[in-house]
Parts: sequence; structure tokens; C-alpha cells
Amino acid sequence: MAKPLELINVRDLTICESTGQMITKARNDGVELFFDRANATKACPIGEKSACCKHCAMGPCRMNVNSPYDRVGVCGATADTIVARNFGRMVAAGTAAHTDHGMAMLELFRDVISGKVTDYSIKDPIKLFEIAGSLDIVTEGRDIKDVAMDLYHELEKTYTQVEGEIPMVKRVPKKTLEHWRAAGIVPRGAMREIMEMMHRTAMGVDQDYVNITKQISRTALADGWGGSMVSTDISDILFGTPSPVEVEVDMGVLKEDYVNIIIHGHEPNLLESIIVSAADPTLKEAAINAGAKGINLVGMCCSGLEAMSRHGLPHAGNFSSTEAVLVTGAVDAMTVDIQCIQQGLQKVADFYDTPFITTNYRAKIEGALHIQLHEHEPRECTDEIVIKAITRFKTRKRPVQIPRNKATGVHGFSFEYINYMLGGSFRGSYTPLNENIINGRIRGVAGVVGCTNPRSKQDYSHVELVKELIKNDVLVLQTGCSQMALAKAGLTGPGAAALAGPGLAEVCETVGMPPVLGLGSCVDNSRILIAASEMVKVGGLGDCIADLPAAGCAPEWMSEKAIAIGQYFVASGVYTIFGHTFPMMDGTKFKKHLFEELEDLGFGKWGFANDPREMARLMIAHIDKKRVQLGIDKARERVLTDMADRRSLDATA
Ligand code: XCC
Repeated sequence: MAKPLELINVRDLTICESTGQMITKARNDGVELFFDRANATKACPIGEKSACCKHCAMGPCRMNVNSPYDRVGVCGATADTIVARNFGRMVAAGTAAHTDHGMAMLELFRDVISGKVTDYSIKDPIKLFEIAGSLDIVTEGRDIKDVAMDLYHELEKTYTQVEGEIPMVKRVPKKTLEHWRAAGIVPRGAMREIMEMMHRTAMGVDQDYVNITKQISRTALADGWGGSMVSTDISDILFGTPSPVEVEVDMGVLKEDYVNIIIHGHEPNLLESIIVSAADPTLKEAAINAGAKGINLVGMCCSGLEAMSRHGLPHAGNFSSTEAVLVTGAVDAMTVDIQCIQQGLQKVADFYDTPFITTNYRAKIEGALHIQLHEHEPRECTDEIVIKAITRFKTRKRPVQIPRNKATGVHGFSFEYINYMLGGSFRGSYTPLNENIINGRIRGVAGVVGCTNPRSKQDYSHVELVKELIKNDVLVLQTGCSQMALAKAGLTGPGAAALAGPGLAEVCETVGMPPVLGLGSCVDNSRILIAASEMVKVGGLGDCIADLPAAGCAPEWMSEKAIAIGQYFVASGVYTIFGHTFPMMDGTKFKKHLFEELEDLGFGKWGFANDPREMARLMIAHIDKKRVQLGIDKARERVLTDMADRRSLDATA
């Protein structure tokens, strides 16, 4: 039986001090948050292990979680077919989310070039020419508009192409691409791959888990090297490529005497426009006339990461804090677009009289106010949001309680900036990174990414895992809600080098970078793929991504998008560990295929661990294995973080 809610110690739910305070306040106010719902709703043990097939009306057929080969479905589908089909559909859904978002960015790009949309413009023409050049589009002596239109037509294939390889495979290391070709998994267009994935997992189609896995990889690659990558590149071209910026994070960025507006979701176009609205002299004056000192725009989740990386906008917290932030009573409007917007926000917003505003036709929420963002007239929407927020400020009904916690860190490390940072403006290059890996100062590279989840203590695994990795000289690249967990814990500033092992600390001090590099939102995981490709191309670390001393982890994942990301990293050659739960029956051949056999076939592989120290141990062991294979290993002990490390972090925070 679930423990009565009031007895759960807040410290078991989160290590985020601000969220903890707001959980306590919500309990006092009688408001239910998703932590409470997670406690009251035990995870379905059948669904958790993906042991149910409901793809036709002969079922649903339930398998025996503890003994997967005890029975088959009514049609005869085996446990392997059932788990593989369910997993494939998760990848299809995650890929659809990222690619639909990416396609929307590409359409905005087209409308900007054609002049249909005038409120946005091309902010990074250098990147535009670079990407066009990398896709063999002639740039020399040509007008920017012509190059941009050619780029649009080329990139559209990422989504709609029926046959042939997607354009971005030109950026994949040669050997990795040859390997995909041999396996028949180079993606065509995302729409085609998602369609085929859904078809093959329908009743009575593909019933060979090895064959299903191929389409799972192909679909996921259409996300990582397709929809997501195009989304990142086009967003950089339109809104600017991030470069390091110092940013304040955590709920302490809310200001009692300001009109506070939270922007939550994923697409950068809304926030680019609301930044303009909030700076409008008339609206600023309206805020002052309402008794406020000004307008305070604050990001959350991935929208927040985009705004933070490009504009240094403060960030209030990750997914698990989105309801909690409303409990402060200080939020005068929360505006959302797509993805990771919990329906529960509506009720919490209602209780605290916060206007909760949806802005994208794809994602309306019952009871929320919908103000559609039209890209040819974005200010109509964003001005109205600001006005609604000012009105709410004037009529705040409840006392405001803002947690005082704030941390400062450096964010906005794009692939391009890392190149410049390591090599300098004249010889921008990843060579120094490879050299430091070869000489052993840096042991390897880890991507720590992904969500938070009310079923695992918020931020805990992210923070403990990353501490242990850097202590062992592993450079950490971050995106998504994970990046915010580390930012709040004070590990994204250069001071965090004090927690790194001696080799990594030396490199960080020389270059002036933190040991934890925040690369942005979840679609920006594509920046990690490009960085990995560059490491292969620079040389000395093998011929393909699978050769690199690198590993990935999403310790507190919850979204289907995370599964798609995990699979595209695995298919690209990366050992990828997920934490707290994995949607698959244990003891199945399909699980063995993903967790062991894929590596023998030259791909990466999946891994699972519950404890962050175990995650670190697995990742470091893999990195060391790759170092041995590359002939660059040096015997070394794994070190554990201790109290002295904690104290030195506190001193730097
Ligand atoms: Fe997960 Fe992406 Fe959502 Fe955060 S926001 S909860 S998918 S880490 Ni992108």
C-alpha cells in the first residue's frame, strides 16, 4: 500500500531545496502535486515491464512478467515480439515529437526567407553557410537568400523524403555510415520511418525481434541525425548559435515585486517573441503603472534552456518543478507550447490564480486559456500574455512565497563554441580535446541528459552521477532537465573544477571551462552527436563513434522522447544507460539483443542501473575498455566522491 502522503519525507522526493519547500507549502495549502499522484498511483507492474499487447481486439494479452515464455498472445505473438513492438512504438512516438518540432522550425525558416514572416530573421548567417557547405550546397559568391532556400529544400528531405538517405548523414563518420548501410538502417525521411515503424508493429506484421530492432534503429536515427539535428541547426541560424553566458537558475530568480512570466515547453519561437514584448516600452510602463518594478521573464524545461543559452534568461527549474513553481504564488502567467506540459498544471495554476496559457494548436489543455501564436503576427499572442500577467500582478490574491535559492553557472556550449574554446579563433579544432584524451588527462566523455521523474528522487541521480564522473576525469556534456539539475547544484560554473579529478581539473583551468558543459535542450542532443563525429574525424580515437571512450546516461528518464534519444545514441555507437526503470520484461531475447548483442554487431548497447554510483561504474568501465582497445590506457583507480568534495563544492557555490 502507498504510504499516506503526509508521511512521505520531502527529502525523499527531491534534493531541490526550492521544490521541497513548495511541496511542503502545497501540502499546507491542500494542493496536490505530481509527487503525490505518483505516490497514490502505483506504477502498473505489467505496463512497467511492457508485458501487455493491445494492438488488436483479440486481446489485450497479458504476459507473465516473471516468466516471459510461459505463454504467448492469442495470435501466438511471443514475449520478444510483444516487447519489441511496444519499444518500437515508443521510439516512433519520441521521434515523431522531435521531428514534428523540427519540421515546424524548418517551416518557420522557409517563411522567414520568403518574407512571409517578418518578425524573425536570420541571426547566424555564418552557420547558415557552414551547414549549406557541409551538405554540398554551392555557397561561393551566392546571395544568402538563394543559399537559404536551397538549404530549406535540402533539409525538407529530412522529414518528407520517400527514398534515399537523409541529408545529415553526410556528417556521420565514414565507418559508422558504412556500418549503417551494411545493416540497412540509414534513414529515409522521418515520416516514412515512423510510418513503417507503426505498420511493422501492427498486428500480424513484423514478428521477428531482430528485424524489428533494425526498424527501431532506423526510426531513431531519423530523429537524432534528422529531425532533432535540423531543429538545432535551424534554431541556431534563426535565433543565434549559443555561446557561453552566465545565468542564474532556481526558483530564487522569481522576484516578488516584478511581473513574473514563466515560459515552459520546447519551441524557441514563442520565447523569442515574448522577449520582444517584455521589452516593449508601453508594456513596461503598464507593468510599472500596475505597481511592479518591471517584467521578469523566466524559463523552465527546454524552452528555458533555449532562452538561457541564447539570451542568458534566468531558469527556474526542470520538469519536476513546473507545478511547484506555481505554488510560490509569484507566477503572474505561465505560458506553454508543446511537450512535457503536464495537464495537472492547470489545476495548480487555477488554485493560485495564475493565468495558464497554451499557445500552440497542437497542445490545448482543457480549462486553460488558449492564445494561438501566429508566426506572421507573434506579438498579437505574446503582448496579450504580458497584459494578462500584468493584470494578474495587480490583483494577486494570495501571499507570495519565493524560495531564496539561486545558483549561477555558465551555459550555452554549442559544438561551434567548444571548437573555438579548445582551439582558439585561428585554429578552432577538437584536436586539443583528442590530445587530452589520448594523454589521459581526460579519461573519456560522457553525455548525461534527460528528464526528471516523480518516481525517482528529483535531481539526485543526475548530480551524484556527474560528480562521480568528473572526479574520475570524465568530461560531462549535458542537455535537458539534467543540465538544470546540475546547474542548481552549482556544478556548471568554473568553480566546479575543484571537484574534478586532477587531469580534468588541469584542462578546465587551462581552458577556463567548467567540467560540466551544458549544451541546451533535448533536441540539442544532436550537438553531442556532432561533437562525437568531430572527435572521430580529428583522429587518434578510432574510426567510428563506437570506438570512442564515451558513454551516455539518462538517470531519471520518463518520456518516450528519451527512449528515442537512447536508441539513436545506441545505434550511433554509444553505450547508453537508463536509470530507475526500463520498459522491458527481463529475461527476454529482445532485451539481450539490445543490452549485449548490438555491441557485438558494431553498435553501442543499452545498459540499466538504479544507483548513480553503479551508473558511473558501468560508464567508466566502458570508457576504460575503449581506452584499452585504442591502446591509450593507463592503469588507474576509480575514486569515489567524499565529504571533503562536498565541502569544496559548497565553498565554490
Ligand atoms: Fe525530459 Fe528532455 Fe521533458 Fe525534460 S523537458 S522532461 S523530455 S528532459 Ni525537454
